[in-house]
Amino acid sequence: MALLRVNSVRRLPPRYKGTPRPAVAVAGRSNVGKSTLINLLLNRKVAPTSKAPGRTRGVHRYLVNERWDLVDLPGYGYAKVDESLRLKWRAMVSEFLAGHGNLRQVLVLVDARRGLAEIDREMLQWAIEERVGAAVVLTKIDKLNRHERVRLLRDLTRELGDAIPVFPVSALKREGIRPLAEALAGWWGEDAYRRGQSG
Ligand SMILES: Nc1nc2c(ncn2[C@@H]2O[C@H](COP(=O)(O)OP(=O)(O)OP(=O)(O)O)[C@@H](O)[C@H]2O)c(=O)[nH]1
Ligand SMILES: [Mg+2]
Repeated sequence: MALLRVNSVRRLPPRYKGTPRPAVAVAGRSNVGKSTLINLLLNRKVAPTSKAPGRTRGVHRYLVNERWDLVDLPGYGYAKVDESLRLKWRAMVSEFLAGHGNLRQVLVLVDARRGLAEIDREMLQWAIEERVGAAVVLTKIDKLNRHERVRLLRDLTRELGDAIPVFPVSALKREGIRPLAEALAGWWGEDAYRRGQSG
């Protein structure tokens, strides 16, 4: 199910500096499925995943095809345990977000069973204020039945309006990945998409 034309993926060192490339960042609470989704979109196991929240603690950047960045931000939950860690988290994330000159889109991943948290709303608000695109990716929709999915999507669209698209996905069942991959290709640049490939 290769939807994106991914020829190479390189994990960049934490302090890598270079010309800012078109970047899409993935944010969300710990354990929401950020790393799993990145691996699925890139069609390789590059981002470590875990059942225990807090696996991704730094900002991890993946250089795709030597041209685009996909950024795995640390989950916002892991820092909750300790105030100094929480401040460190905020500093790390704000530094990245504000410092990246070519950030095209922030994807806020939201666990379909939990819904939007205040911190998700703050992240979306930040993206809008900074004129970076914002979208919500509802993860783990395999955990909801059809009725629950319809209701959740209706409520979210009502709250977020048209400016923030919502992508319901299941990495487990590989549902909803294609529209997201198409959108990702658009944010990076059209030739990221592998035309005519089914998924
Ligand atoms: N049922 C279901 N489980 C999923 C799905 N996507 C991810 N998971 C599970 O959710 C857990 C967390 O996934 P990760 O991808 O490590 O989550 P993360 O957001 O990167 O977590 P941190 O790095 O800790 O912030 C793992 O046990 C995954 O297998 C999905 O679509 N459906
Ligand atoms: Mg992770």
